Amino acid sequence: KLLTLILFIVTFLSASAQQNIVPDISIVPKPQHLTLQQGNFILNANTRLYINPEQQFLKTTASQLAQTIKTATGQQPQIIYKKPRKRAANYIYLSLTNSPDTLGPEGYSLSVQPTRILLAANQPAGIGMGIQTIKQLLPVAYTFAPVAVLALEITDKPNYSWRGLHLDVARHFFPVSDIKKYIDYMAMHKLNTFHWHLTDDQGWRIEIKKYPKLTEVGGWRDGTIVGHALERPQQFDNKKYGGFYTQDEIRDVVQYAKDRHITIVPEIEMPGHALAALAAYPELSCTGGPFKTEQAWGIFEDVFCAGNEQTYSFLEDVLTEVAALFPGQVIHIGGDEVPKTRWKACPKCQAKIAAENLKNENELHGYFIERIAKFLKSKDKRIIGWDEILDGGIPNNALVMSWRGTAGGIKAAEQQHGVVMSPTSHLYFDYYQGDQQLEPLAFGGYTPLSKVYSFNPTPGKLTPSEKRFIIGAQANLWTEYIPTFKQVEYMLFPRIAAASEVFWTNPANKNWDDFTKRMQEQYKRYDALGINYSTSAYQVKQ
Ligand code: TNX
Repeated sequence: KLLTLILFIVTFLSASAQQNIVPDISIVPKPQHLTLQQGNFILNANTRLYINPEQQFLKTTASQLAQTIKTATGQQPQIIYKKPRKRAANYIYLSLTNSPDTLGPEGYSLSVQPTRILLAANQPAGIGMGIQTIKQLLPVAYTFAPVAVLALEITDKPNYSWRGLHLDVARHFFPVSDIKKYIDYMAMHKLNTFHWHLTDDQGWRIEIKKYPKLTEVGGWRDGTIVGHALERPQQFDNKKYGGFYTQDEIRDVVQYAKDRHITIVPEIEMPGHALAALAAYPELSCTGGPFKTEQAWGIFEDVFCAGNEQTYSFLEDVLTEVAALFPGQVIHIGGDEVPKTRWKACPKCQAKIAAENLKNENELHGYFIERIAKFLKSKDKRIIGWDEILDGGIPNNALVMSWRGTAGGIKAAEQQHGVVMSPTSHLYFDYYQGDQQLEPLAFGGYTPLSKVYSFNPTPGKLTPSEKRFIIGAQANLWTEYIPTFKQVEYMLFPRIAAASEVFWTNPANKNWDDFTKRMQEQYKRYDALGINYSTSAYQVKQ
């Protein structure tokens, strides 16, 4: 009993004597409007979390906030499904309002007052975004004392609706537990679109019930190239490598992302980057094979045969299963880097060119993409493809992902196609972020933190009406030289933070010096989460 009493006194004294104030507001991405107010809200073991009783669907999002509060105060608040009473104090209230429509689907308003914290949004996603902001107002770890949150008013909403991050799981495979972490990292940075690159020459990573060999054969390769792919002679480690996601795992990840207000855009590469599929079903090629799941990196001449009707029925079956697994509206069909060598020499392809009144293999590529797009439209889906798809003509509602610079995106916007800017020059995170001599082996290129930060997704040369077709931007992480998740983190952090501000914050509110200052707090958060971030941006030049 005495011990309990002493404990009680000690807790009481330390609680009243000491409060943890997060000294500076250092939110990333920077909110659009923030004003500091007088005083603090004291978050402690008695703070309650209320949800509007008519909005119990906010429960999952609210429980994420409850978890965060536990990290900061040691006490997880109970969620109460009530409107707080007029005279109540020491609470956080989450509610949907349809009044400030200017907030859009992902905006929120956050009011931290001495007696309460109010978070309001039009949609659950806005509450989710607001919770990410609240997290950054709290200490990174439990500090054995109540927390004083600076009083402030924020109204915030994203500049772009597609705030994407891509991960290539074909060149190297990452299990579901890593994918969930990746999704957490996206949520932290208010990103909302996960582009999951599921198939390529070196691996087919999604279970397709109708074609089991895709994963049985295409999910595995005999070895992996050692060193840079351009080095000669090429060497391989001869270690069987691979893996894939079952459909149950995919559904689990889709739900996990949805709970964090993230949509997944799956990518099934076609007609190129298809060797893993051709290793399993060589009859879908122009030559008949045989093929092996590729071990080296690069661009390969054997692609899906566009003259073969079987190719289309196979892809339609595959896409039918994919469409059923992913509730999002958009499916990425690749379309990049397609050598036309095999189609040129293939009688069936030449016959198709003649029968469809096409001029050449480029137009055959256009025919291929258009046919797949039409099929997906019948499933209520919309395609996005790499900017090469513009070369052959594309359907009206197709979206274009501009990776070979921004020119493809500009052309697509001029043609009134929705555009996601993802140029190698600024948003390729497989490129070096520091002095090549000091960095682990990477693909090539040079995309330091400051370069990422400087990107503007909307080119000035577009007219105002064309600018509206730039729906957003995306950073890509190709994993040829990224064999482990620790290395994924290294290439991603802190560039993900710079990208998040490019995607979320109005260019007028961006400022490099201010960003690097705010990043000092973010590094503490990354440390607390055990994230293997890079400090290459702070390398001292010799
Ligand atoms: C080009 S980006 C590719 C990928 C590579 C990447 C490496 C794109 C559409 N195709 O197959 O992994 O470069 O940076």
